[in-house]
Amino acid sequence: MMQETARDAREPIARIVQAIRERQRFVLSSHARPDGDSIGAQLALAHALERLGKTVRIVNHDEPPPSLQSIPGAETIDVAGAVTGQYDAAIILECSSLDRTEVAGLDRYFLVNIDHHAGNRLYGALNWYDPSAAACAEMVYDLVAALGVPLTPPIAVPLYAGILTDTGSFRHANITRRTFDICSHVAASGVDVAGVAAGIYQSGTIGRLRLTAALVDTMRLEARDRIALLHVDDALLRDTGCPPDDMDGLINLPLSAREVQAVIMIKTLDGTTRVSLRSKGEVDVRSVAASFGGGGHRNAAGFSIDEGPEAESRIVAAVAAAVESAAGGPAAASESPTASGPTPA
Ligand SMILES: [Mn+2]
Repeated sequence: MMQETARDAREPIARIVQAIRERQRFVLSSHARPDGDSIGAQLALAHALERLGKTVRIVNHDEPPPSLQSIPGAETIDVAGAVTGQYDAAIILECSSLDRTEVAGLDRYFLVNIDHHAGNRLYGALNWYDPSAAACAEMVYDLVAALGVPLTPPIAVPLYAGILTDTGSFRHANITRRTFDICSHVAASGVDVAGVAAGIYQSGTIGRLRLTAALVDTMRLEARDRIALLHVDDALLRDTGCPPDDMDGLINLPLSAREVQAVIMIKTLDGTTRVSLRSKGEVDVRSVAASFGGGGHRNAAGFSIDEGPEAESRIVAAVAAAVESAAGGPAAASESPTASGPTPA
């Protein structure tokens, strides 16, 4: 069953299909520190291009994290800081700006930009930007169909991995009917969907499990338990034995508590500090990240800071304001004894 493609997506898809038909050699890239959607979208598109007889390489700045190495084809991804080969086009997936790849040399090629992040800078010769997509993998699904390539398991597995992870295992507000239409087609293609989930969520390291315990143990609660603050640094990773690339998703742990509306994770690793934000429902952490020079989605965003600990109170204050705003402003979030907790997500 073919699912409906958004009307305003037809034109960019048609132009990308034409550009692909006219070219032979492709390099694919995505953002540094790849997640399930970046790996899934790239592998699915790479398989589809190979089905059309094209030559394809995937070049990323970092290796797939341990939890994603079970996705078939993950071992074929090249890890490099620059691209130098002969290619007719570079297809960039899941990147709001080209520098997010942290791979040099991509701007020398005919650039195709396929992304769903708010604030995409439209840096390609061809740009297809759909912030309504729950995952970039949803967009690749439409592109694969438009290319006339059948949804075989080597394409469907990475697409499903991208959707499963970018929706927080079907929990996030970005999910639409289209998401389930695509997953229905994935299931019909013969993919062992439970097996894909087990490969991603039941194959972490023991170090990750130890880090989980440490994070919960040292968690700080702010704004009447509505904000959870987590800290990770080199010493904590060393003590727990968690690889730096096996932390994906741990930031979501505090959201399991009813009171917690937003999470701030401050990671100080190798001398640089990155701040990741997560939230429930209407709490907009993307705008908080934007005010610190970063970006992302309403419920998942991040940024880097140069400052030390003095930035922390400003970050907490900005997230607290976002929580208040989602609750209807300071008045609605009053300290009245009749107020019965957070706005339902
Ligand atoms: Mn994504």
